Amino acid sequence: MKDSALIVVDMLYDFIDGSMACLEADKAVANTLDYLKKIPDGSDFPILFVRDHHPANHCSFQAQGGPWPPHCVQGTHGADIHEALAPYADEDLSFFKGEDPAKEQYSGFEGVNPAGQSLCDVLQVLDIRNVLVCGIATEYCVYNTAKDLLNAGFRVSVLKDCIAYVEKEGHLETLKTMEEKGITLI
Ligand code: VGL
Ligand code: ZN
Repeated sequence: MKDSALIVVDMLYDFIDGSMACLEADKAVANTLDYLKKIPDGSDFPILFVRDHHPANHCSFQAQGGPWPPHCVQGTHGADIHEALAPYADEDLSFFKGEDPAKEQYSGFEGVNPAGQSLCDVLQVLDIRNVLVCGIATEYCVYNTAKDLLNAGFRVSVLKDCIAYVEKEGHLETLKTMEEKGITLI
C-alpha cells in the first residue's frame, strides 16, 4: 500500500443534499466513510480531498450563462465537506478548484492546497503510483480527475460504490468510458 492514495472528490453538501444534490450521494458518502474506517491506524495511505470552491460570480453558474445553479460558493455551507468525512481531511491534502471566475475546472488534478501545491505535485512528493478515486459527480469531476491522473501515468481505480451522479445514463456511459481507457472499477 506504500505507493497508494485515496482521492475523495467533491463530497460537499451542495452535491449531497444542496443545490446540485446528486443521485446516490448518501450511499456514496456512507460507503466512503466505511472505507475510511477500515484503513488501519498508522498505515501509509494518504487521503486527499478535492473541493469545488467557486466565487459567487463563477462562469459555470446560470446567471453568467453557465449550465449549473450556484453551488459550492466559497464560505457557504454548500462548499463544506460532509461532516462525517471532514475529520479525515488534512489542510495540506485539500485541493481547491474552480476558484477562477472565468474558468470551468472539473478536474481536481490541477486543484491547489492552501500552500499553493497542486494535487499532482503532492502525489509526486509522496511517491504515489496508485490512486483510488471516489466522489461526486461521476460524469464531471470524478471522470475528469481520474482521466487526468491516468494521462499523467498513475494507475487509477474508481470505487464504484462510492460515487454519485447527475444522471443515471451519463453515469453508466462514463463508467464504460473509464474502463475502456484503462481505469479499473473496484
Ligand atoms: C461538478 C458540475 C459543476 C462536479 C462541479 O463536482 O462533478 N459538476 N461543478
Ligand atoms: Zn462546480
